[in-house]
Amino acid sequence: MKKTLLLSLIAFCLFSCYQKQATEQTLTPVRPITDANATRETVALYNRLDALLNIGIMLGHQDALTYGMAGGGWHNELGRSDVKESTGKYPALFGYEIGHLEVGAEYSLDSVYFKDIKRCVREAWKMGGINIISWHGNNPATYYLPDEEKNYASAGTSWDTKGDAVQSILPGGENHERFLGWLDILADYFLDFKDDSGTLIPIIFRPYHEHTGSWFWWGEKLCTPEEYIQLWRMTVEYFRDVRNVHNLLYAYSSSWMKDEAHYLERYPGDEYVDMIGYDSYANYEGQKYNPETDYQTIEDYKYNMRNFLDIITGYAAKTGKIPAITETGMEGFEYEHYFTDALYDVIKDYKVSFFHFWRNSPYKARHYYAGYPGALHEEDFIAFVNMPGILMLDDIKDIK
Ligand code: BMA
Repeated sequence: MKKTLLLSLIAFCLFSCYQKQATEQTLTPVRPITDANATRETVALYNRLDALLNIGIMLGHQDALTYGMAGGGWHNELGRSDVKESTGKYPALFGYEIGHLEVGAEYSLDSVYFKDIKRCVREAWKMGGINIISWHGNNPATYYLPDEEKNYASAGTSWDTKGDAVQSILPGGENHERFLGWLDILADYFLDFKDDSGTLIPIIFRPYHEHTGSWFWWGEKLCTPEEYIQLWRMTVEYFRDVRNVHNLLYAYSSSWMKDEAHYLERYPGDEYVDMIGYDSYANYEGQKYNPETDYQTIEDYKYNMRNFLDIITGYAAKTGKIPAITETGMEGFEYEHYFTDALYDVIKDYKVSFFHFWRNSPYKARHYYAGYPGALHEEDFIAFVNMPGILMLDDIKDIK
């Protein structure tokens, strides 16, 4: 009897001790997020993003740490960043692209080894930065077709709109199991983003983007709103509930949108989305605006950006979602005041988490969106980075 009492006492003490620890480990998000079991760091990231909204707007750069244009082009030299070399400051937000991971490749469609992306994610996190990942995954319906059937330019890629890909991967579809296998590979990868102490690093994940356009296999003309929503929810549920991936915040990002109803037509629901954004680019004068392709002159760009920002910040005000400009820029920035005029003139009026410049590719002609030493109109970029409200790494690293 005494022994049983003693054992119960020990059990009780252990339980209270565990409970205490569990309480200390948990952190409450300022608003419910997609994953109720998100890691402490993921919740902290969400709360931090929310707090940062009141301070300014973060500058993000895709593949900031992996390659760039500085000095005639560089690749995989840890610590380098075009933005840093031009302005003396690192971006606050660091982007990566993981297309081709799903088919077992060692490097991405943009020729970055996945092991190096991991290294950069760790480095950015250690410096106090925030990481965001996009996924131009291959077309699950056409990727495995025999070579003779893949005799067209975009065959098998994200840009291949053939094969009813979305329908084929939803439950009951012929590629469903195979697609879950792709998600497994991504889940394993996300679960391997760890800091030096082995703690999972939280990531903003932005899948199936620009879905109001029809250039990717998940685009507007390629699936119904219900199918898109099902695809999104299936992905979140697979990561979160089946694979126990708890270090993700989910970002929904359209391209051009007509109005709020259009923006929300394929919205998977507040319980499945943490950040709301859109992608929008400025193009060269002469390329008239066309919603099909998203080509926009500077004037179109300013006009549309205001409209899009009104829509997403309006929805954010109603729901508490965190709004962001998930991709923007002007390829080659020929317009000499792109940064200080076209972009700043618009964003200064909005409370938005970040704007994310696309990549500075040393391998693709004129394919760069952020300043680098010696870039055309670099002075406009440097002036912009130093304007009120623009947050760089040093401005955010100590804000928890
Ligand atoms: C596009 C271009 C492509 C790239 C893709 C994924 O907009 O930059 O060259 O492969 O994004 O990063």
